[in-house]
Amino acid sequence: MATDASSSPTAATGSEPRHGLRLLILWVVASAIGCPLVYFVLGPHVPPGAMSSSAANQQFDFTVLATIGTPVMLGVFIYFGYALTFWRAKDGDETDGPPIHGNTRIQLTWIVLTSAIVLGLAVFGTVELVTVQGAGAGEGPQPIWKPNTSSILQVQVIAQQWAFTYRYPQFGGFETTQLELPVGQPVQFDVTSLDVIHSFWAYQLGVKADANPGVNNIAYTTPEHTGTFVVRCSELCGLWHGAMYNFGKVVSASAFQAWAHQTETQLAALTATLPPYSLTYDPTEIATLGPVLVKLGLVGAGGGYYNPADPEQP
Ligand SMILES: [Cu+2]
Repeated sequence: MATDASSSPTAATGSEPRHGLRLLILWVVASAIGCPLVYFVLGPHVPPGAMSSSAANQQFDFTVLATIGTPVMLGVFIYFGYALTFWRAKDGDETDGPPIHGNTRIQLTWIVLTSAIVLGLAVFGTVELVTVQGAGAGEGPQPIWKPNTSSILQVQVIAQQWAFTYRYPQFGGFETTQLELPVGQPVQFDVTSLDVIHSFWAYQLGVKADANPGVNNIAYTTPEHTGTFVVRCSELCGLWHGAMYNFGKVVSASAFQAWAHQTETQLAALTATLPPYSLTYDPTEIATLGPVLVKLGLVGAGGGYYNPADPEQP
């Protein structure tokens, strides 16, 4: 004989209120208030924000998950509070409640509901991965999902202990510590490392891709708002891992073109000494760079680095 699971252990008198109905009404009302609040009020503040296509999509996914999770969480807390309030044992009552032997209706509801949620989320998750080109994560050297565009800005991210540098192969392959991107332009990050395993995490862009030596790891995004974003190393990579961060900028298309062409010209002498642009690099070749720099006069006898912005340097 099935017992209503919402009956209290002391519900044998017959004069008990309909706890199940009360709980249901409380839960429906709380969910009807809570879900729109989470989606519309909390949603726009959910990290990582909406600075790029991938960030906006992650924000949407998190918001959807939080909205679906809200009735589940409310159900647990409402039942918990209700039970504490109405089914509390009276002082001095040492007796046990009556045993309960299953409830077909509740068991069926539970199985159907949880199956629907899990299968629905599996479909949702797959669709979201397909539609946003890997959701801002590194997809390895051969991405399955690519942006539907032929005009894509390529930016190579080179990680090493303990700094990121960026090469722009479409602008003569110059290498700089500054990461600038044009707004509204699809970007392809080719992420690699010269030494240990790092991770390129452009937080506000919603991009996080492993930087492995000898490996090209591709991630896509399209910046949608101008502004500054933080780049952090997201993989413990040695003593100064915590200091391995810098800032990137999303600027207007014209400002980007101006910056890229100016930097290309400014760094031309240095670019000539770099290994040719390639998707991965053999770090042992870097050892030959020193003599070249000295020969070209780019490194002084004092060992200082060449800085084109410094008027004191040749
Ligand atoms: Cu690192």
